[in-house]
Amino acid sequence: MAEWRQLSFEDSINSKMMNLIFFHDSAMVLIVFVMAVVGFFLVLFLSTGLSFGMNGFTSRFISSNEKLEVFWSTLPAVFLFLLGWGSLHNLYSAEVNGSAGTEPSLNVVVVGHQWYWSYEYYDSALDYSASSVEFDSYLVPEGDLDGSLGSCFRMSEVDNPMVLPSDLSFRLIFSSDDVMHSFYVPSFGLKTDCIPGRLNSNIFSVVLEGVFYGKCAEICGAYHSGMPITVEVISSSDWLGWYEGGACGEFSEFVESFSGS
Ligand SMILES: [Cu+2]
Repeated sequence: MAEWRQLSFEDSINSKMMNLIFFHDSAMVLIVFVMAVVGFFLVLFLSTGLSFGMNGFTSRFISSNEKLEVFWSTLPAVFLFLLGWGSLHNLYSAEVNGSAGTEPSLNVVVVGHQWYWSYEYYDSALDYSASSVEFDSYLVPEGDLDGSLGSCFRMSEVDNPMVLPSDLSFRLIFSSDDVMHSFYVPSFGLKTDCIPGRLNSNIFSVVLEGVFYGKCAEICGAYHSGMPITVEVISSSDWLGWYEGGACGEFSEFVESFSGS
């Protein structure tokens, strides 16, 4: 999760966020390069009279210099093309995530409510009449944070966290029960709007286990800040045990039984 005075992004735990961070870093290199070059010539032209001549007239070497004009028109076009290509590539992979033709092992329906999240787990057959794991996820109020969860982050902990397996691809399907919400988990590179009457979906996988935090990112009413997201990513074998046990809400005890404490 984000740390105090953190300037950069949160650590990525999947290829999607890695690509976003790489794009951001590359764009920053380009921006700094352009700023430096343009700034250098701006100062040079203004301070030496190179463009306006010592006597106030336009320099004959700069004015109507066709080669120079072609150069300073095409170079920005190349830069813009590179930025646009990287940006569109990320947008496209956020939608399909290179998994066309592969059916994910798991479907999770994420529904935003005023002001909590609910999660419904289905197997890959997308058979919504079949039995599934379904639970609500509410904020743990500040006064109830007693450290029993192992971590205590104000306005970030929930009673029933979303539990996902690592190294398995899954599809998240987003919708809302009332007003617009947005499911935002920075480490996943994931921010998808939950819109009433509409389903948005996202296929991806995560490679690291851990606890990750997110927020609702679409202003949705008085307690918009009171519907945080906690995602626990565990190994696929542990996850199967949790899922088949239907042990939602008792996950902390489940983890303890594995860690032997
Ligand atoms: Cu919301």
